[in-house]
This record gives sequence, C-alpha cells and structure tokens, in this order.
Amino acid sequence: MSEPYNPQVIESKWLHAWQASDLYRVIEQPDKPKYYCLDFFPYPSGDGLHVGHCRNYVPTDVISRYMRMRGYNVLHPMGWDAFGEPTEQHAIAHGVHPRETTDRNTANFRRQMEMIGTSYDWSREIDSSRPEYYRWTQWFFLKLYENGLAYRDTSWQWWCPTCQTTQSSHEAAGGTCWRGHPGVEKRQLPAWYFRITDYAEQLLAGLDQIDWPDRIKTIQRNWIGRSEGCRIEFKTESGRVVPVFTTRPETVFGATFLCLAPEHSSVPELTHESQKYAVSAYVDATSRKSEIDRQSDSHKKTGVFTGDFVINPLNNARIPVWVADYVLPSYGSGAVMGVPAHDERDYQFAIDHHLPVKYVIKSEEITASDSTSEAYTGSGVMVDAGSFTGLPSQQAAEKIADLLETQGTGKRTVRYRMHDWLISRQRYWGTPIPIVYCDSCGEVPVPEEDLPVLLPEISDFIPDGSGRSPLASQEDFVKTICPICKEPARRETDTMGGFACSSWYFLRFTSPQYHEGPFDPQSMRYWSPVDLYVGGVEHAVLHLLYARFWTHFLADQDLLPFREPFSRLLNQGQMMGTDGYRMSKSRGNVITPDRMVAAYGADALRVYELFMAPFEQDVHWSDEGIQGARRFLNRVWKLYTDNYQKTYSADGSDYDLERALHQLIKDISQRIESQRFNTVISALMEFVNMLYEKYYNGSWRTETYHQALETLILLMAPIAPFITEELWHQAGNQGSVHLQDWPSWDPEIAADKVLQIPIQINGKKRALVEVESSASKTEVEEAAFESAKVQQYISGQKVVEVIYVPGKILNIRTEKQ
Ligand code: ANZ
Ligand code: ZN
Repeated sequence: MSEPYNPQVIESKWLHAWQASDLYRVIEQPDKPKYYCLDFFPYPSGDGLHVGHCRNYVPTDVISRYMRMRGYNVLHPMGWDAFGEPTEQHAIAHGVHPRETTDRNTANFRRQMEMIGTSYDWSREIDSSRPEYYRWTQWFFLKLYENGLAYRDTSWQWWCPTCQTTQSSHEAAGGTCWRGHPGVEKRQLPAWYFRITDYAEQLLAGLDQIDWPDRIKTIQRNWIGRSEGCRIEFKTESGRVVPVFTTRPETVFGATFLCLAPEHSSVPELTHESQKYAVSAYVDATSRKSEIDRQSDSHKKTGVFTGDFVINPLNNARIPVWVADYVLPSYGSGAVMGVPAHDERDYQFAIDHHLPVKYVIKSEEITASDSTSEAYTGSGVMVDAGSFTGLPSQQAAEKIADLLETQGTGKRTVRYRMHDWLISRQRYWGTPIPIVYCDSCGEVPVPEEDLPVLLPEISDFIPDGSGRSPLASQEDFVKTICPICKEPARRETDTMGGFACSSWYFLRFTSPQYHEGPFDPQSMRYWSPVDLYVGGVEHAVLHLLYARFWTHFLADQDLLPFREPFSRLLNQGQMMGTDGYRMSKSRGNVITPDRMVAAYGADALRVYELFMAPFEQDVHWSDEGIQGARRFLNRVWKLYTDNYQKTYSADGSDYDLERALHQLIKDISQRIESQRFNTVISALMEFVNMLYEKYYNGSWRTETYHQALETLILLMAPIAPFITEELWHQAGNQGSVHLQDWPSWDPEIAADKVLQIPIQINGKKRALVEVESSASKTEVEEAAFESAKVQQYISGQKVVEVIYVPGKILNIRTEKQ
C-alpha cells in the first residue's frame, strides 16, 4: 500500500519550498508576452479572510498559473488598501493604533493567501498607508490641483455621525453611509473635491472600449446620467433670475409653478416675510432626509410657498415659486419649472397643493387617453402654445430652444447626474492633503520636493465630535512655513478618502520600489494596462469610476499611453453562508479558510470553490461540498501512488484514451479561458473515472495511459498546486510543475468521433442515429425523436421512459394513449 494523501504535510512542505525559491517572482521580459491579472486590493480588516473571499482569489490564481504555463510573463500582485475608515474604525473599536492593526492584519491576510496556494509575487506587495506609497498619492493630488481638477469649496455634504466624517454623495445613498451606518445628515462644510464631472463625456465614451459586464457599464452610464436639455431663465418681479433645467423645453407653456430645492441659494431672498417661518422649518426638516426618500414616488410631494412669483419668458405668465424637496440641489440648477400636465412628479405636486394643470401637448391618437386626470408624458401635437400650436411636439422643442437662445433667456445644455468627487475626510487615517494656508499667500500647494507630507504618529486619533480631523489638534503638524513667503502658515488637516489611494495602485505594482516617480514609465509601459481585473460587484461605481477618471486624466498629462486601466473586468458571485445570507462577520455565518485547510487541505478548498457553481453566480457554502472535493483528490492521489510504484512495461496505444486526453486538454484550456471553472472540475472528475475504469479492467499497461497520467498532473497544476507539485516530484521529475509548459492538443485527435446509436423501442431495434461520441443523453434523445423511423413507431403512443446507455443504446418505452 502507498502512503495515504496527507495535504497538511504536503502543503506546508511546498509552501516553504516555493517561498525559499521565490517561485512566483516576475521581472520584465520584453521578448515575452505579458499578462497582468489583478484582484481588487482588499482593506485588511481584523477579521481576516473567509471562504467567500477565496471565490475571488482562487479563480484569478488559476488563470495566472494557466497563463504562466502558456508562456506568458504574468504579473499577479497583491497589496493592501490600508488607509481609510474601515481600518481606522476597527482600530478605534479595539483601542489599538491603526498602524499596529494594519501591520498585524496585513500579515494575517498574507499568511492566509499563501496558505490557500495563491501565486502572488510578494516582492511587489504594497501598502497604501506607507509614506513610500502615499507620497505619490499626494503627488497626483498636486497634478490634479495644478490642472484645476482639485478645488476647495463650501457646500452641503453628507455627514455620517458614526464615522464622524463627511461622505461623498457617491458613497452616502439611501440615508445610510457607504458602510451601512444610518442617520446620515447634511452639513455645510468646506472640503476638497476632484472635478470628475469634467471627464463625464470621456468616461462615457471609454465604456465602449472595454470588455466589462454589461450591467456594470449600465450602472456607470446611469451614474454619470447624461441628459440633453435646456436651461431656461425665469425672472422674479424684482428682476432676480432663477434658471431651471429641463429636458422638455416644449412644455414651457404648461409651466404653472416653479420649484426650488430647499438648499437652493435663492431660497432666503425669495421668501416673503409672512412665509419665513414655514420655509425655514421645511428647509430644516429636509436636511435629515436622504435623496432616495426625497425622490421616492410613494410619498406625498411636500413643499411650501415662498410668497414670490416669477415670469415665464415665453408667455409672460406669472407663476408662484415653491420650495419642495423632490427637487434636488445638486442636479441641473437646483430648480425646476413645474409642468403638471406632462410630468408625473409635478402632477402629484400640483394635485397635493391645488395648483393648476395646463395641457400643451395632445396625443395624436384619438383615444380615450386624452384624460385630464393624469400627466401625459408622451409626444404629440402642441395645443394652447402660442405660435407653436399645431406643431409636432418634438419639432416645437427645437423651435422653442432656438427662440429662447435668440431671446437670450435660455440655452441648450447637457447635464450630468454625477457630481464632483468629494475627497476630504475629517479623519486621521488617510493621506494628508498637501496644501498649506498662509495669511498672505492664501491656499498654497506643498512643493513636490517637500513630499511626502508625513502623517504624524499620534496616539489621539479618535474623532472628538467637533467635525474637524484629529490632526487639527496636533500643533506640530498644523504649524508650518509658507512655501512661498516663508512666514508661519497652517497645514490642511483633512485627509483623502481611501478611494484616492485605490485610484492608481495598479500602476504602482508595475514598479513598487521605484523612487523617482509614482511608477517607472518603462515598467508601466510593459505591464499595463491590466488585462484582467476581478472583484466584487459592489464596486460598480465608486472605485471603478474613480480609477478610470485618474487614468483618463494621467493620459491627458501624457503620463500614460492608454486611457482605460482595466481592459477586462469580471465579478465573482457572492458566497452565502449555510444560513442563506451573505457571508459576513456581522452575520456570524463566516467560515474561515484556516479551518477548512486544516480539515481538508488547501487544494480541496480550491477545488470546491471552483466546482460549486459558475464563477459569476452566488453560491451557498456546504461542508459536504468540500468533503466531495477532498474525496476527488484522494482518488487522484491513489491513482498515482498506486501506479508509480509499479514498474510496468508500457507499450501499445489506446486510441480511446488518447482521444479523451486530447479532448480534455482542449476543454480545460477553453474553459479556464472563459471562466467555466466548475466544468473544468467536472471534466477532470470524468477523466479520472475513465483512468480508474481502465485500471480495473486491466487496460492500463499502455504508453497512452502513462502519458495520460503525466498530462493530468499538468492540467491540474493551476487548480490544485500542492498535490500536483508533490506527484510531479514523486514521479521523478525535476523543477517545479508550475514552471512547465501547458500541454497542447491535436485538434484532429480531439475531434469527436461519430457514433451510431441503435434505438430500441419497446425492446426491438428500430433505427440507428448518428451522434458525436460526447453527446449527452438529451442530445441523443433529440436525434432519436427527429428520426422519421422512430416517429413512425411511436406515433399515437405515449413515451413513458427513455434510458440511455452512453455510447451503446437508447431504449424507449411507450404505452398506448
Ligand atoms: C420640465 C419638464 C416637463 C420636465 C416635463 C420633465 C417633463 P432627467 O431626464 O433625469 O435629466 N429636474 C431638473 N432639475 C431637477 C432637480 N434638481 N431635481 C429634480 N428634478 C429636476 O430629468 C430632467 C428633468 O427633471 C427636467 O425636465 C426637470 O423636469 C427635472 F413634461 O422640466 B423637466
Ligand atoms: Zn505665504
């Protein structure tokens, strides 16, 4: 008897051997094709990895290993998104300095990642909270600043009372912050922004160039939210101009009121004395409502009258000005012309507040739908619209826009739903913003040669509730010298949100030790862009949009020769716990790789993670599943260890097996390339079954069988790196299995053999059908029922049973109907 399969022994042995030989270290090799395979870099939480994270890291590892064997120079790096609220929050909760927790956590993450057999080049590990790294994040800030794309402004922002910091509106959605804390509210604060809106058009256009899932592209398109329309100026009786943004200029004749967002800067001036109390109470109440609530259709449309009126520039109608929270401050001009006859929200508002409804477009179809008890949102013919009456509404839209432009009371414009990116955080654990305030010189950028602005090592990093960063009370940090006049000055104390660090890290991986710039241009050119980027679908906008923005900007600065950072993107499905909920520490349904590796081995964990479902599908963890994976590896082990100990004279060929082997190489290659990992595993399982069959029936003393065993190790190497390395060496081979060439297949041998399958109906052979040897039961059945002969025998009968003996015969049993 051979040694039993003992993954714990094998795995720790090879882990150390690979580390000692630096097996996965890569350098640029200009003569070799490159492949850059990247995982979203994680923030190192104290909880460590659970098996859900492995659904990201195992498949990308398989692809990296496969591409390496295919002759590519593969960059497969890993690093830590260490700055930012999650890490800091964790540090606060545990009363330990974030530097200390970060170092401890990254060490743990790295240990776990190595344990599951990932082939990262650890010599390239980066940590965004290290000065060697954030110095360049600051450098990029200065580049954006020089180009007018970083600016400071005081405006309404979302404030999370739990995180004690502002959040970008991108992050705060639905009344909770991006980390899920409730009670997010609006505050007016000075803060730094990146002018991502300048890149709206390019970010939209770029989506057509990249191979990303359609749903992610759609989310980004909607997020950017491009609308073509008109800015129309209404004037108050005292001559104040109130511009509105509309996508339907042709409805201007139907405007019966004007609505301002409660945050609109004109609200105080337009509010009459008698309405002051009501308006300010309303404005106050709005500051606690989320955008989602405000836009929800299920609520009554609330609002208050300001007491003022404006004049419609086209028909001089005098209409009242209201304040209503369904109008958002940050979209268009923060004001709308209310056209209840043709807009559903305006209609609701008009009904609730007894405002008139005036129809100016009529449907062309003469139907009962000319009702006046709802908004008509379609196109049609203009009615009651001055000189435009009788025109088709789409034509009227153009003519009205022309007229407004000649009158100087309107202008065609494009609006985006997207806002500028709020980057300031009133927090300690982030990249300091490299700006100094001087009484004489004002806002001064820190000169490049003075970078990095070091984050001081302080013990008092807990926000004090003042709304200022903990850095603000660090005199040593705040006090500095103005770079221009050399007089005393103060440092900016806000830090950058973590999304700044993650907007360029993929460039740093190409030359992580480079000191003359954020990256070595030559290395960047060799490795970039990222060929495959894999991570969770929750990053559909924030990170993935910001990183695209920086890349577009850097391309415009001639720092990069490409505009899109990630050529191809994939999202792995989520892992659900055994309770049916998404696996997470807070749910208490976490399963750790540590426990699974200890019980079944890393290879079994990998096989199970790949086998459980198609890559992009959500899956439920099951212990039986990983046990099955372990049994499969036991079978593989036994197949080899029983065989290699026998000295047998191998001669003669086995054509059947040869075909199956070439088909297997072809299938595995194609399936890895198209991420059908679950079917990779099932093909391997079938092939192993075949080898067992041949073993038991004595047909294993062939050269082909020997070859099949050798090849199978190579095919399994990307999937189960430990067991294959062990078997490779037990078979007497030199060097690592992971440095071998991927086997090739002969398409002619791999081609399907055509089989003739006899069709037996109620015990008698009635027909023969031709199918490919790999045809499934369904395919054979289909072929059978298409045959005229079969139809002849079963006509008028009911099929009660169909049994297929693979490759041999199809039995059909029928009964009289
Ligand atoms: C008058 C009108 C009449 C409108 C009509 C629509 C239909 P999209 O397509 O999403 O860009 N709007 C403008 N600014 C707004 C704001 N700050 N908050 C809430 N709504 C706002 O939507 C553009 C339309 O949304 C604009 O066109 C405006 O209403 C409204 F029959 O103007 B419309
Ligand atoms: Zn100065």
